[in-house]
Amino acid sequence: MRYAIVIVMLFCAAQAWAENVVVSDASARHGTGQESAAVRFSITSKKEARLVAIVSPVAGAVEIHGMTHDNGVMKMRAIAFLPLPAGKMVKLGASGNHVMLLNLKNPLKAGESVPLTITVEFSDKRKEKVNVSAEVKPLTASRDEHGHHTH
Ligand SMILES: [Cu+2]
Repeated sequence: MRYAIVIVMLFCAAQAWAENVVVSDASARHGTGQESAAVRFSITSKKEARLVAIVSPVAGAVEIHGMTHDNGVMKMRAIAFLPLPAGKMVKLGASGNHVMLLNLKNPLKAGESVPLTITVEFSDKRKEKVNVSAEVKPLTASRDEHGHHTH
């Protein structure tokens, strides 16, 4: 029994990690459309890698978005992967790169948590998956959204 309790406590921690990858501070909030939501989290890989895929059972599709300059205008577009330099924390959602949940099956409710499976690929093509749950934040706390989530 004692072992079972220890394991439960580990999984309740705010961080989720696999062998080489740590994900922390995952949260989600609705964009201007009811069928999409923005996800933010911090991810650190011990080895050089790239973030290649994210899936969630609550969304029909999950996209990684990057910001690009187009004639002086910042635009966002879906990117195939996001580079993760070795040992460097990459923050998604604070500015620039972010993750979008699209085609939500149901509107997200504040306080719920959204399960995400994040796939990272290392330079030797080996892959590692990290399961995290993103806490859904209320819309009123989205002061820093910049209103660029009008898809
Ligand atoms: Cu976006």
